[in-house]
Amino acid sequence: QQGIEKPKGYRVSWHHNPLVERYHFGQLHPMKVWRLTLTKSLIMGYNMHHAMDVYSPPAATKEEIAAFHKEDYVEFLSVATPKNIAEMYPELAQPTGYSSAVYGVGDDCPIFDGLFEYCAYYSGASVDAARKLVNQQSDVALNWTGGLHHAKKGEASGFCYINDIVLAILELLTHHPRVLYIDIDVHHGDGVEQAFWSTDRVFCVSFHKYDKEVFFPGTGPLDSTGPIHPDNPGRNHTINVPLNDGITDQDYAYLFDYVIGAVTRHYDPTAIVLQCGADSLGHDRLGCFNLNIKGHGHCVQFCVDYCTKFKKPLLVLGGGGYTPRNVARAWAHETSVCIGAADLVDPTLPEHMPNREAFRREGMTLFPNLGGWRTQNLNTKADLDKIIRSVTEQLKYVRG
Ligand code: VJV
Ligand code: CA
Ligand code: ZN
Repeated sequence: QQGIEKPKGYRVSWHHNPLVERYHFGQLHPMKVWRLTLTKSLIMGYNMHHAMDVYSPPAATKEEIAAFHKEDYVEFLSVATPKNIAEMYPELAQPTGYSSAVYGVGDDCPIFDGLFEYCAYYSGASVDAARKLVNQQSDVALNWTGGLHHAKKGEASGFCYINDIVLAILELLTHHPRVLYIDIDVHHGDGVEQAFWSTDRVFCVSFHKYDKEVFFPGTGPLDSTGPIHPDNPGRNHTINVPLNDGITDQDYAYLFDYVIGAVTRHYDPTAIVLQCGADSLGHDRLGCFNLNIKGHGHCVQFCVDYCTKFKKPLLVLGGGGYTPRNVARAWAHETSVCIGAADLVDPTLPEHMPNREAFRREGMTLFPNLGGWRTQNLNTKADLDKIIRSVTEQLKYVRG
C-alpha cells in the first residue's frame, strides 16, 4: 500500500558518501561493505534518486565525533593501523585470541586500513542528515551507511566503532524536545539505549532476538525499561521487545503497530529516528527471524505515515544485514516507501544496472520468499501478549 498521500513540497534526502564503499573488515568477516554498493545500484537502477535530494556529505570531524565519544578513544581510532596496533598493544596479538581489553577491538571490530575514514564517512552522513531535518531542508532523510548502534562512548562493539545514531540524535536534540528512537535490527540497540538511559528527551525502543549469554549482545530483556530510581527522568523511557527465533511478518507487524502506536500516543515525539538493520530478514547469515522484505518495510511505512500525518521529521538509517543482496532489496524497497513510490516499482529488478547478477540466487525479483521456515516461529501467542501487557502497563507512567 502507498500509505498516506505526500503533501506538496514533501522532501526526501539521501545522504551517501561513496567513499565508504572502499573499506574492508576482512575476507571472512560477515560485515560486507559491498552491501552498500548493491543498495546504491538498486536505488539508482530504479531511478529513485531522481525523487530525492542527493547529498555526498563530508566526513565527520574529530570534534563532531567528540560530541559523544571520549577523546582518547577517538584519538586511538584515528591513529591505529593493522601495522602499528601490534606494536602499540602486544597483548592484542596473543595466540589466545584477540582480547577486547583495548577499546573493544578484536575479531568483531578489527583494525583495518582506513578504519577512521570509514567511520568518519558513515557518521558524517548521519550528522548531515540530522542537520537537514533540523533546518527543515528535508522531511525524511536516509543514510543506509549508518545505523551502527553498538558503539559505546569509549569502546567499539559488534562491528560498530562510532555511534552515528547517537551523534545524529544529539543534533536533533538541539531543536527537538523529544526524539523517538526505533531499532528493528535483529540485535539489541544497546549503545543508543545506554547513551540516553537517563534522559526523558529520547525514548528508545528496540525489537530484537533475546537469549541472554547466547545471542549478542545479551542485553534488552522485557523488564529493562530505564533507570529504577524514581527521580531519574529516564525511568520508563526505554522499551525492549525480546523475541525468539523465526518471528513472522504478521507477528512482527502486530507487535510493532501496537508498541509504536502506543508509544507515539503517550510520548508524542517531535522527531523519529528509525534504525533499519536488515539482519532481521529471513535467510540472514547472522539473524534468525523470518521477515520478508515487505514485512520489514512495513515498519518504515508505519513511521513514514505517522511522520507525514503529523509533519514530523524522520531519520532513516541502515544497520546490520549479512546477506548483502537481501539487504539491498530491503533498503531499496524502503527507499521507495519513503518517496511514496512503493506501488510504482516493478518487482522485477531493472534490466540495466550494475551488479544485477548478484541477485540471481533468489530470482530477479525485489520480493523473494525469505520467510520459508528455515527456522520455525518460536514466538507463541502467550509471548506476544506478555509483551503487549508489559508495554501497556509501563506506558501508564509516560506523560499520558
Ligand atoms: O557474538 C559475538 C561475540 C563473540 C566474540 C567474537 N567472536 C568472533 C564471535 C562471538 C561473542 N559477536 C557478534 C556481534 C554481532 C554484531 C552485530 C552488529 C549489528 O548488526 O547489530 C549492527 C551493525 C557476532 N555474531 C557473529 C559474529 N560476531 C562473527 C564475527 C566474525 C566472524 C563470524 C561471526 C568476525 C570475524 C570473522 N568471522 C572472520
Ligand atoms: Ca533491534
Ligand atoms: Zn544486527
